Amino acid sequence: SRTKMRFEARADLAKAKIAKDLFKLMATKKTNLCIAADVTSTDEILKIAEVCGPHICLLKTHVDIIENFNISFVQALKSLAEKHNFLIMEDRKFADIGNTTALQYANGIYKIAEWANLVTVHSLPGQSIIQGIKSVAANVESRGVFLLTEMSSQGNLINDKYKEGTIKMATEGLDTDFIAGIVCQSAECFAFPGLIQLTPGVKIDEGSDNLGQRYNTPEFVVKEKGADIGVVGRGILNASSIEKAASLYRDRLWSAYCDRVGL
Ligand code: 6AU
Repeated sequence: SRTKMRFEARADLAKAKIAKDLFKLMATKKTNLCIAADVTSTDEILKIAEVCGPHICLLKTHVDIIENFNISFVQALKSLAEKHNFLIMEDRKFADIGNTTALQYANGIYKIAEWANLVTVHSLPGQSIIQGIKSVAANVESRGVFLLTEMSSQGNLINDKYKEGTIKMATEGLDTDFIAGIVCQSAECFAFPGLIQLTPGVKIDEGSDNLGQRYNTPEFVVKEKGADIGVVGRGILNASSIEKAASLYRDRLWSAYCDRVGL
């Protein structure tokens, strides 16, 4: 099964160039940690990127929570991504028709298309949402999407039929060369080894928050739930030292991966 395969071998099977790049980055840098930089000022995000950059493969933003967004912030974030060798994902969770999504991706204040290597997308509107994003991606090779097939939140409305349809879109659709991976909660979600499984809801102290988020340990998400990349937000952001916490989460997620594939 895909969960027993090494990232290097899976890079060869990936259809999206960006998925190949990310698999290789993880293997070389030896990290499968994505930090969710869910803070509201550009300074805080840049500090997270500088301090945690050496430990992560991916930095995930919610750009619409930033109070003082400006274009020089984007330049600074991009240079830190180059300096520390990580990719940037904007967790926009697009969910509209192709044309509107294309406008939201390329325009407005944030111009996400210009700086985010990856974006998250709901499959709800169907295939056209991928076509919309792809149509305005300047360089398709350096861009891609993660499709959500499951959510970590309590009581979410996603059912098996929706999941199956989403996986079909990711593996048999028109734009498989633009789909880097799947955001989900279980290894059973998909079988194709060329897609990357990104799993949020990771915390060393399991449990939940008071708004429906549910957490599992790094070991559990990688070994039992098939996560290739673990997303950690508050588990790191609320620690007294974010640098030490990022390093600890990196170590635990990476050893779990090594155990899983027999490294
Ligand atoms: O570790 P946390 O709970 O502080 O942060 C989790 C991060 C947040 C969520 O927007 C995101 O992961 N997320 C997603 C993603 C990545 O798309 C999907 C999901 O089902 N649950 C979830 O928490 O930035």
